[in-house]
Amino acid sequence: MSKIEDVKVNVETGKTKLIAGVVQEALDAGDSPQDILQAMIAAMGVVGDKFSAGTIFVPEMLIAAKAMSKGVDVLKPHMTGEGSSSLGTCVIGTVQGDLHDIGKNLVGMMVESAGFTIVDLGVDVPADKFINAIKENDNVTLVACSGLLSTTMPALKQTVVDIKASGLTGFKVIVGGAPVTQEMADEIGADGYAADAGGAAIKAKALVTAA
Ligand code: B1M
Repeated sequence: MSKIEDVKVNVETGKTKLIAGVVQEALDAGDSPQDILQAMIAAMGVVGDKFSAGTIFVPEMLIAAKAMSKGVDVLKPHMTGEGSSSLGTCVIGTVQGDLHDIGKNLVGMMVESAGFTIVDLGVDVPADKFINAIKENDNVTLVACSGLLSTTMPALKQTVVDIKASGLTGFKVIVGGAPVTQEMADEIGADGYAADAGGAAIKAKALVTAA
């Protein structure tokens, strides 16, 4: 089995104690951090499919997510740049009612490497917590809202609407997550949308430098 395949299997089967070593072995074998990350994302796709098919349940999803997070921790130093933080502060969180944080964490990691300072509000973040963080932190130039559940899309919309209605200025709002589309982002009044973490970093930089 190739090292990359090994990484995928260890995430899929939630090997939280082994995954860090397996990721390191893949790196040592010359696999790129990007390829290793893609393998882990693909593994989570398989986990989601198994959940949909009813062959695994929430605890298995959770343990796979923990394994992926531990794998990402090993990759992080290999994926982030200098992080000069010259583009201001990005307030990031997963919207209210939603506990999924792996995609949000990847977006935070890539946006940080594009030159932002990250203020991570975590998961299940109500709109007023985003608004307070914009008020309380210096030079907030970007607000990034993640949502993974169809059922939390109304919360995503409300978050963007409330942030825009707060009267606060000087920042752009970017949204994303599996059920989010460009069309939806336009509809709810977000300034930007990205399909993945790499795209979010590019879009974040473009939005803030064009402002
Ligand atoms: Co849940 N879950 N989950 N889950 N979970 C999904 C999302 C699901 C698709 C699984 C399935 O049914 N096939 C499904 C949602 C269906 C839907 O709404 N259409 C689902 C469900 C139903 C649920 C529960 C309701 C299950 C239940 O309790 N019955 C429950 C809800 C809990 C809640 O949030 N209130 C639940 C719970 C959980 C766990 C807690 C067990 C766990 C999350 C743990 C954690 O995050 N720490 C979990 C997991 C692991 C998943 C799957 C398997 C994997 C998610 C993941 O991390 N993917 C997922 C199935 C799947 O994704 N195929 C599933 C990897 C990650 C890198 O991808 O987060 O999509 P993703 O991020 C991507 C892009 O979306 C994008 O960039 C990333 C890639 O670079 N992106 C952004 C994300 N945020 C962005 C923000 C941006 C820009 C891009 O700008 C700001």
